[in-house]
Amino acid sequence: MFKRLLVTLTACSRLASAVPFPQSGVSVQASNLDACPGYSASNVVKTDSTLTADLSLAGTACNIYSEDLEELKLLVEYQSNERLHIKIYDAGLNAYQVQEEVLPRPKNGNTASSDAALQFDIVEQPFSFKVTRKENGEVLFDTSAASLVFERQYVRLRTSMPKDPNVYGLGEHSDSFRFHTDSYNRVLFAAESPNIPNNSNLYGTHPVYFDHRGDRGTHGVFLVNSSPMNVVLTKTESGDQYLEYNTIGGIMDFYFMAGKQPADVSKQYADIVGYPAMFPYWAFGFHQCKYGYWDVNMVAEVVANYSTAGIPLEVMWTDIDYMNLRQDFTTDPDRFPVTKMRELVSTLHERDQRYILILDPGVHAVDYDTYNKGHEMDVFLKAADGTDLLGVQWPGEVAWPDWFHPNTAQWWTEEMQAAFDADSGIDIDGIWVDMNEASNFCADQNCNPRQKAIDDGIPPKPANSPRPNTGRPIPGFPNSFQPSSTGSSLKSRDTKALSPRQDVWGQSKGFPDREWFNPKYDIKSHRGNLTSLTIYTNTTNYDGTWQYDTHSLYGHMMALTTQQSMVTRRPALRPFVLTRSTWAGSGRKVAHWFGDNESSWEHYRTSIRQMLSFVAMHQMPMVGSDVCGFNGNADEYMCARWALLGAFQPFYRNHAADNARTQEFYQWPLVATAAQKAIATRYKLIDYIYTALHYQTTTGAPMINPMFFLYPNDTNTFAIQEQWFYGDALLVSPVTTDYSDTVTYYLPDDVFYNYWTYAKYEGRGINVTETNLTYTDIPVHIRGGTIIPHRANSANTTKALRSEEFYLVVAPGRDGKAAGRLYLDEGEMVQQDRVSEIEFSFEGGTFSAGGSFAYAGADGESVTVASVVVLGREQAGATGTFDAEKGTIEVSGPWELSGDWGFEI
Ligand code: MIG
Repeated sequence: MFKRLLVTLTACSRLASAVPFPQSGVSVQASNLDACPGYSASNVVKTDSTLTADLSLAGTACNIYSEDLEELKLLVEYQSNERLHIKIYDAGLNAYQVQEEVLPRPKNGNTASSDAALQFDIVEQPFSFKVTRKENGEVLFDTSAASLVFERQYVRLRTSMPKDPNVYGLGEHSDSFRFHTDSYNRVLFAAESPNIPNNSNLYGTHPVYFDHRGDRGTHGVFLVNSSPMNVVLTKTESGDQYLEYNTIGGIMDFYFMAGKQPADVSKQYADIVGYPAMFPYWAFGFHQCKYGYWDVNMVAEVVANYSTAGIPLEVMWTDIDYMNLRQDFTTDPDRFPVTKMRELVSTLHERDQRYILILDPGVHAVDYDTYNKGHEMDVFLKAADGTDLLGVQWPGEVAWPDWFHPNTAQWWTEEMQAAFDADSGIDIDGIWVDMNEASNFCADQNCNPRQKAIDDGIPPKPANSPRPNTGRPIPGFPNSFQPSSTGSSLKSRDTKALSPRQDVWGQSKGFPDREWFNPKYDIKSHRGNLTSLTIYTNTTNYDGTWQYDTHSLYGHMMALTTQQSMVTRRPALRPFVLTRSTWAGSGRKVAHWFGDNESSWEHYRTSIRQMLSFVAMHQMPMVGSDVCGFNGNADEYMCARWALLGAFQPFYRNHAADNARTQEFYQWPLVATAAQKAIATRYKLIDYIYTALHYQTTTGAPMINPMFFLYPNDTNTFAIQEQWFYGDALLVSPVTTDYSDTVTYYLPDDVFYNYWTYAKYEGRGINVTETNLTYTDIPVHIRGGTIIPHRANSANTTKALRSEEFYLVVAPGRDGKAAGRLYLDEGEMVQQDRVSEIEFSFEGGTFSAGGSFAYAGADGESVTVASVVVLGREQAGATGTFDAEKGTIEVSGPWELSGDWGFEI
């Protein structure tokens, strides 16, 4: 190896010194990449379902951003008929490979290549490869346009793309749903992102894209690589288009998903990253939160205000305000005393309402239980000298849990069990994990956390000092609540011996001797360089991997650990965990909200496209934005529209910043009216969307559908990002212009029915304009061909809702047929022994219900259908009540959902 390096150096006169590889003083131009020699393949071995080859650097190393790797390996596996695995990795097994515990790899079914939908072709000199859809010869991926560059701290792989491709995914971002592809960069590097800026890397990273080619099919490409990267979509001067991965670590580990329909790709992606978690029924209720509810009385007051206003509130939340000095697993003894918190929670539970609290990853590094135990159990990330690595979060100086340490889960679970014990602690129903990108108030590795905390007015707590002494300043509070002390009782931290994990070679844990702080290829994170405002990249995890590569997994691992803690705490119940940072596959365990948006019309619109990518492409169905916006002040018109918008998105929570005005739905009469309507509509439809979630968790079919998922051959739908299908039957087309009463939306060439009036509408594949919409209106259409289960009435809580009878809306398609489903279970338990999976169908005037009917209901719950209404009728039938004006026939039951039934109209 050393010898090779010398050869390299002779050839590269730009380089000044030998080992370690020089990292500064070399100016690099991207065009130098043209000089990179690429690789040549040899030892190509094919079996029925695999191909392997050796790849050797095909000429003089270019060493553009670090040193080129001489020997690579190629592994191709036809894993199933629809899934092709292509892996290019270093022969020395030094480059980081994502751990199995982060992403358990899918089972390889060893399909015969002859049966596969996709075909892999290799070009040996210079090495490139191609993936083709066999059925129609469509080339999906072709890397011949540029040589493969594989360096220690830079990997480039380029594929040609069709002209003006339809590409989606690659979250998390706030950009257009379908990407601009002329000159667009998607940076993937988890980052705290106030105001969710455009063209920026946001809180989570999902290195998967969908490429939709209309009737030629849709496919997906998932790159298992968590290292910082920049994915470029560009059109060259000659009009050629390409997509290019530029990553500064890891390997090229691809899964190709054949589709061919868009929803097939979603399913195939779930086969890789896991099917999403089933959430409790109550999670679809309405949630209220705010940063700045300053004491337990105020929290109770908000709950009471909702009742008084007649707006159903299902879940109340409390932000970091509840903590003592912002320390995890504590409560503020003055403002949120445990005894009173317990009263709050038991009152909520008596009212069939729920309660959720927040946790941050940074553990205050002072003499307090949580920190002391964690330190004893060695769970924190270590600085180079073996002491706990410190940063700054809300409490002041904090230590960072190492989610890869084998003790961390136990420690975290024990803390959760104690703090949230049903008999002695706060009996929460869910937990919210924030700041886990991770966000560090320390700007970089030169920061002195102690000084930074003092400068920010968040000094560590003095030893045994009585209150008053607070953490952050609390706006609007008297002086006694403001920070006053500057003392410190920081426990002197004994140094743990450095384990050999800081220097691991040959185990795919990442090269141990890289330039950590300023790698030469700049991915262009909006937070600045890689260590800016986060955990420093030169930190090793317990397993010998490096934060440099695992940075974007920190929140994912925290969320997974927290979810497991919730399971341990209440094994019988489905956990609800909300996380800010996510990675590929987070959806199999947890929910996500889109972070700190603004109270703006722009972010009202942005929430739609973020939802579309997460539900349909990232397999994270339980998502939503802060309704009415987080930063800045909401106004009543925007908030009214947003109350309606949020009701048709999966996770529905009103949340605002501490310095934003209060924006609970009862704050304005107009918003209260809009919210009452929105929540009542949402609640009547909860069983419908719960059913859709259930099927996403079992089949991968998305519970929210982008328009092109249901009309994949209609090119007009490909870029639509302000309409969506809630489930697969309800087309939501909200007003999206600021302060407007008008919306122009697209109706495909199909039959639709106005959800509110049942009026039939023949879509013509053109835009339709609706005017005079009030602030309590939201256009919704039922897609012909569907049957939608509803509850006949809404209720104050989802518990009460379950005693309401059902009614079904039958919306025949142009062929006169309709179908729908209803999944019923108990709603909260992990293990469901009795469930119903009911199929409704309508054809030739005959309605029938069949399937399985094991769920009988409990505690006064209803499993009765009171009536069925069939839309689009021009005349009365043999049975039921004909409404000529609406064009409906309503047939009254009751029918029990305990066995097959049906009727003819
Ligand atoms: O730096 O806990 O995104 O929802 O209210 C702010 C306080 C920290 C950021 C979260 C936001 C939450 C806030 N947190």
